[in-house]
Amino acid sequence: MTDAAFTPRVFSGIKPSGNLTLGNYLGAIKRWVGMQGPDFETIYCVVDLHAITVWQDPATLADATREVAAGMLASGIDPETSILFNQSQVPAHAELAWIFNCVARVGWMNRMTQFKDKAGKNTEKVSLGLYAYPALMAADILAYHATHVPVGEDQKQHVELTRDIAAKFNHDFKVEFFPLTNPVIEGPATRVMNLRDGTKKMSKSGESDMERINMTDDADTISRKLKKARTDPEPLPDTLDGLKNRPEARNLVDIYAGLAEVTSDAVIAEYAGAGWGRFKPALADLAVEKLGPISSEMSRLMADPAEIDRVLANGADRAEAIAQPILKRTYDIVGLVRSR
Ligand code: AQP
Repeated sequence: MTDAAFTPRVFSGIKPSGNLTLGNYLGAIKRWVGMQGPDFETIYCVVDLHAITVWQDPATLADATREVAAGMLASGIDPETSILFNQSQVPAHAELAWIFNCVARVGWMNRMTQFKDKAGKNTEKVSLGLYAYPALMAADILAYHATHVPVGEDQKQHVELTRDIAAKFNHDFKVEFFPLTNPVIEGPATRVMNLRDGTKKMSKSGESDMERINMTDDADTISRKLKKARTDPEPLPDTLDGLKNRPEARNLVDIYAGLAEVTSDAVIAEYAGAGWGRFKPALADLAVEKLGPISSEMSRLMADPAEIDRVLANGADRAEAIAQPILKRTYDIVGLVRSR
């Protein structure tokens, strides 16, 4: 491998820490599907080692891992075109993460807003893994020399940290070995918000099920949640600027745009002056139309867990074939003796 010769390669992942949400779909999976093709090698991962940074019941974790894989397959990730696997089956992630723990600075980690959000006032009691999470994420990406990482807005800071780690490694060891990876944050729904509070992001692990749409929700549940979503009394304005201090209204417009694959401006142009009595049912119908087939396909796939495991095993073999030489070269650069 020649240093500094980087194949255009996409890496991204999802934690199996609960049900997949509409946020995961619009902010990540849907865009991953669109990146498959001749421009990139695409590698998609169920990041189970990230999930255990907070407590996971073992049986639930195994089910959630297969469910996330099923969600990706049902949405259009093609396991022939893309490499699809779960992180713990490729030990290079954890091994490279240790090297990066020794490259990243404590001060950098202290600035990570996701850690602050997740730890809250409890920083003494959370796991060391939650704190070190961004170094593992850097390893996930750089074990493949990935050049592009499509993520939601919430992960931007972690991809920037990945660039800092790559740059410091290259600088410290006087190599141009790791690429400076680009975050790809595009589209109208890169930050899907909670349906009950438009200032918080929609999360798998949020307290109430009513605040999120799960990719496994049936048509009635999707409709009910969207019709009950918090809004304000005003009708939709005729420009996006008119939604400036209306986070819940803006969120529903962005969700509509993401599902319809149009811009938020186009949604406003179509619904200017509409009240919620018209907009919410239209949004609910659209969401059911787009998510219904995915949810049915997920159920079909989940009925055959052995087949999902076969896909993950095959993906892990292919992932390992890329990551192992990169890990070995990293060890050589660092000066770790490999005598077998
Ligand atoms: N609300 C969201 N809007 C847009 N994108 C989102 N993503 C997650 N939530 C939203 C994107 O989905 C990918 C996988 O994220 P993840 O599940 O690995 O981690 P997360 O961002 O911490 O997701 P959650 O749902 O908030 O998980 P919990 O509650 O378990 O911590 C990423 O690309 C992310 O940007």
